[in-house]
Amino acid sequence: MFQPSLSGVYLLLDEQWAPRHNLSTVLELAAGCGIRLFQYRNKIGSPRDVFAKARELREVAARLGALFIVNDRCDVALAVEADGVHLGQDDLPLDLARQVMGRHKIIGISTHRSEEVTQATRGGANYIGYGPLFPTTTKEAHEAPVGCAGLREIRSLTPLPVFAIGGITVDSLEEIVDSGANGVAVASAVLNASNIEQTIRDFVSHFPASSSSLPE
Ligand code: TZP
Ligand code: MG
Repeated sequence: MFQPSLSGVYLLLDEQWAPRHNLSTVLELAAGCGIRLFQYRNKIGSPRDVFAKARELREVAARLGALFIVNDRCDVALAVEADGVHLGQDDLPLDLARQVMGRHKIIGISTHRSEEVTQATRGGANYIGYGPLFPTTTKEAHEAPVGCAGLREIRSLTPLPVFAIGGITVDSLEEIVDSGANGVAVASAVLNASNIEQTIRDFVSHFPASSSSLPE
């Protein structure tokens, strides 16, 4: 199966920040600083609205040679010709999502516990999101934070790239990487930052060789 190299900083472009930031501009800035992996997350729009916004971001990402993943919705991901989809435990089951998306698209799965990590691995996911690592306000009603101890526990359960997610800041990166994460998925630390560009550069500098790598 197609398995691109997935690591480094994974920037979540969440629609809840759209009133404050033009997400296309943030994507462009972040790509210029070395981020190669983006997800569009929209929990509030109608399907048509999500599609229109995803298509715009998709075009920017494609122009800049970055990977672009759509949260939640296989239909939107296919409609905008995204590189893949990111699914939670309440979204389409992985086997059905694979049928819908085809062999060559990236499917990422959010996990919180060991069994979910094992299931996603056996089911043919391309990467895993694991968390929330720390408390976060970005995701409503999230489960209890798992911390770096949780990350160390699940690391041995999967050969897949693992992105730690939830409440991640630059200060926590060293421990997260030492605990086995291949990358970090981040929203608020970047989108709430007073200096977005500097914050992105600080994140990227922790993942020197790859930043977020593209397939060869
Ligand atoms: N799942 C857990 S946290 C999160 C998701 C989708 C969003 C990102 O969190 P943060 O804390 O804004 O980086
Ligand atoms: Mg979801």
